[in-house]
Amino acid sequence: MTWRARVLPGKARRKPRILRPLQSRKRWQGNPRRRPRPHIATAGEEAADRARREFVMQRRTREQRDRDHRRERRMRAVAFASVSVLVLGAAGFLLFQAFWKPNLPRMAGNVIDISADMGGFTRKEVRVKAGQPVTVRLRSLDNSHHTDGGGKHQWAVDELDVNIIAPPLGSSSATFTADRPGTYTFYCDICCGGRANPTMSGRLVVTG
Ligand SMILES: [Cu+2]
Repeated sequence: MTWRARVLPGKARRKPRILRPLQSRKRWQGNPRRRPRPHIATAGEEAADRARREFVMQRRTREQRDRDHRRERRMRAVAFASVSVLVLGAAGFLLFQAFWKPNLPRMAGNVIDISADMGGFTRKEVRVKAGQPVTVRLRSLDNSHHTDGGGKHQWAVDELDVNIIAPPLGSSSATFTADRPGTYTFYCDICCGGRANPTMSGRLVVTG
């Protein structure tokens, strides 16, 4: 196909106008007879142009949509992953806090360790010898978020004037000597119903 054929209107099989390269003005300079006449597109060419433009637009739209979908999926995956990491990390931290109890340092003397939480004391009965000093160390396994008592627990024996209050997740101790043999009641009056709660009390047996 020659250059001249391209500018002639109405030729069959001509490519749509938008595909034709820019016409060079040099070809007809100095020769007015060869000056190209403006091209009038035929109805078929117009339709082909429109169809092609539409096709390109549709393809672009489709590609854009696919790109958007891919990006959205990627962002959703990233968001899900980060939320998962956060939740798992928080859960792990809470579990670690809940189950990891460091051992208390050793104490000199006759020491009895008792732990307490909302479920009660770890020991329901404590036996001591009369006339011998004994140290009771009470440990609270509850944290300060407990609305009932704020995580504090108590180990008190009224007859012996012993009153130990352990702070949340902490410990406190007292040393006393029981002179008279007998069975006494120790209790916590801070949490969940106090003395009336049977799980928050126990027996201190003083043997002769
Ligand atoms: Cu208690």
